[in-house]
Amino acid sequence: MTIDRQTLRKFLLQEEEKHGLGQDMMLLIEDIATSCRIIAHQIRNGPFLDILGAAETENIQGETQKQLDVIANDIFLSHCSNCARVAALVSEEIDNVIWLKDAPKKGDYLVYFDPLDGSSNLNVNLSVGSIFSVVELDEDITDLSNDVVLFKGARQICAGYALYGPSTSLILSTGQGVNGFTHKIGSGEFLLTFPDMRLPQETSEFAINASRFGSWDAPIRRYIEECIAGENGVRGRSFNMRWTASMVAEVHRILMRGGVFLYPKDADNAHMGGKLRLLYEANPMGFIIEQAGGRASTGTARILDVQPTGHHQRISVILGSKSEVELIDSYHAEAGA
Ligand code: AHM
Ligand code: MG
Repeated sequence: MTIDRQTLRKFLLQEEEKHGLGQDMMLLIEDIATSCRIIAHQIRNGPFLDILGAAETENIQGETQKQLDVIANDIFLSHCSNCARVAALVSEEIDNVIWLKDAPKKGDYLVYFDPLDGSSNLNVNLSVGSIFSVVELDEDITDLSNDVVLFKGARQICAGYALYGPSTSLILSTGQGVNGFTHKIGSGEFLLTFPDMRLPQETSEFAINASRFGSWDAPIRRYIEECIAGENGVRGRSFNMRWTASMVAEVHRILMRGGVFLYPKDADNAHMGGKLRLLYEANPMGFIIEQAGGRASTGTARILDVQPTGHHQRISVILGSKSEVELIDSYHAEAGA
């Protein structure tokens, strides 16, 4: 049986009617969706095209790029440049901000993206994703420096991700909740399959790279130890653990069934500020999680309230079901972290 689903276009037109999304934002979201559809196709054909391996380049973070990191980045760059209101692009894979306009105006967009997140999963055929977000300028810009794009996550007007899993999901928020679309193979369309996604407030599932246990700060260690203690511990119930090493897959699972995701700053990564990037990983995911009724924190502050100091800045990320993130925050407060 086939269920009749709303197309992304129809959904965006309705959002325009209800909330005044704007034509340019609609076009930009459709261009992002197109990018994700093309990237999904490249990933699925990756072994035949021989593009799953390393490229001969490093990105600004000193990480060896996969060929698909570079390909996905090019796809995002070319499609997001279509929209006349996009003034600049900020990518995980590009050192400097790419300015598309000489004199950006109030109302123009800044687009931030991680074109292929979790790319270490590529050659083992596990899920990867793309992450994106949009901020609108509230004044004209005269000085085109990298620092101009350092806006708090609270300024995002649109964010989302695509998950390249068994099917390709596109999860989107324009500040009116979260909606999930699935690419219908053969039709070329994203159809609304998960309307108004809300994540459960309570959970018994956590996701963290446990191999880093020895480097964690005391509040993180306390939280995880209490989860692992199960029924006989202070939590009085059993917890489950998952780690896919792909933040997009992790966040998606949490959106669907609850949970908490942690990639904290620890003794090993503290010199960099953490592992995950604020502008194109933590902020968009924080926005989605909050829009779905969850919470996103560094342990000591709301992620969306952090003032960025660099466009490739890294940060501690703890997000997911509200009550668990609040508990972890309270452990940080108690420890005076
Ligand atoms: P990337 O942007 O270089 O792919 O790194 C981000 C990814 C996240 O998707 C994931 O949560 C994390 O790195 C996995 O890190 P680890 O290899 O320490 O498990
Ligand atoms: Mg990434």
